[in-house]
Amino acid sequence: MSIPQERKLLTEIPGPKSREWFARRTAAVPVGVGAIHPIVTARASGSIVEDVDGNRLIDFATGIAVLNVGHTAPEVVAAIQKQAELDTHTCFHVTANEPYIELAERLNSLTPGDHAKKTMFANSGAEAVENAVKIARLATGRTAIVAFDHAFHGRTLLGMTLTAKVMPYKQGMGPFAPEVYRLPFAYPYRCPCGGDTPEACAAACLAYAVDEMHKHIGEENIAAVIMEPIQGEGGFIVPAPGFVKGIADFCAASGIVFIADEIQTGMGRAGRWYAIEDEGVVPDLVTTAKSLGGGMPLSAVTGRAELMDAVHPGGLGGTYGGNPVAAAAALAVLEKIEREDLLSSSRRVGEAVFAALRSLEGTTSIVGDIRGRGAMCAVELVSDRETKEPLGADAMNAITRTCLENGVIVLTAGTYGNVIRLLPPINIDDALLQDGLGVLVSAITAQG
Ligand code: PLZ
Repeated sequence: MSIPQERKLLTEIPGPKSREWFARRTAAVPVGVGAIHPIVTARASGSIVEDVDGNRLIDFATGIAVLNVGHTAPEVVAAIQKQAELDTHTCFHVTANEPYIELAERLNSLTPGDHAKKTMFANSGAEAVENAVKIARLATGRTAIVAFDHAFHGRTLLGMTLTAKVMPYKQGMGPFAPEVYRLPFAYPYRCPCGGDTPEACAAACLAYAVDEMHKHIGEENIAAVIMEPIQGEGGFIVPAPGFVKGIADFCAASGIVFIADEIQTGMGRAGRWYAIEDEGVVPDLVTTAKSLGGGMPLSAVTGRAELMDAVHPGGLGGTYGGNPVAAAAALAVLEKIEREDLLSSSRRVGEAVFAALRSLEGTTSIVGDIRGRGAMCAVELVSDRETKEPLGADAMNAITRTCLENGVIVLTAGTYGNVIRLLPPINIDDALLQDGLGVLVSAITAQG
């Protein structure tokens, strides 16, 4: 069912029905299940979320990067309906299904590199990450895994161990999985190794990382390095140019599996199918999830056939992995991105977002850094441009709250919580995008 693509406020936000539902949520659901915005969805289509009070909000969050092709895209809904009538589940281990196999073939050809590849499916991003690590360990016979500062890889035991930020993801939930090592990430705006230009940042962080892997972990012990080509939850950090390639080259020379975690960056978000394509790197394994399933829970590990086949029969899988309804939805998502050239659209959306964010530079004093690629753009806000002191939680909350009250859903990100990240559908209509950006720009301007 399509909803007019316009922002429309009927009540204050949250409205009375959302407030009523939230009282029930609070009574029925534990506080640990975080609540970012106090509204309850009734339906959603394209770039609009309609709440239970009938308010229509522009969605710059898309369920945390899940609806790149927009909410309830008709082709995706039709594919789900069709498959739901044919077969919802037999478990792929018991009897196989066509959508799983076809989708594996599609991802094998879409992912970077023309070597032989294979794909397995799971249900969530964290599970894809877990499986990629299992595969890398079996393929190499090694145990150590290297991840980076500001990384996010999930909330399971291994996922949260790989994730960098302690609060809220890890606090009090240890002991963590063993054999996980963390290295600095080449974050040009806040270079951890003292580089004062992007080039110097890449060189310094790379030298440090390589030395650390060689001297303190030992490359012969490292099964895999896992990296987000652009860090998502960590603050949309675009690594300094050359850093990713340098790490990948070191991995290739040392028999280490390089895993690109494309769960947030993939499916056109950063202007290409996979963000790693812009780094000139062919990863050994790629994890995807989120926008792959277009709203259905689905994740994948795609990689070199010889690595994927290193695991013995029965060593990979799960009851629901590659559920036929989710796989059919994914096939429709991929087809839509291709048919409508949504990769170009993603880059156009990004340009419009960049222009709006740049307009803030002259009018406010809190813009620290504007960054991103394709439609994966963000602004890092600071209370002092000289010291780069992150903008405080009260001001950040005021920005997201003002946006929401004016009918725009935005998300923050970043280790210091001071990044506004934008995740609109990559096919959002330009007028709607401009309308939403206008709201965001005034909300930020009001803070300084
Ligand atoms: N890898 C790069 O971005 C999920 C997390 C939201 P799951 N990011 C959103 C939250 O607060 O839990 C993510 C990611 C990257 C892995 C994951 C994990 O994906 O599907 O949430 O398990």
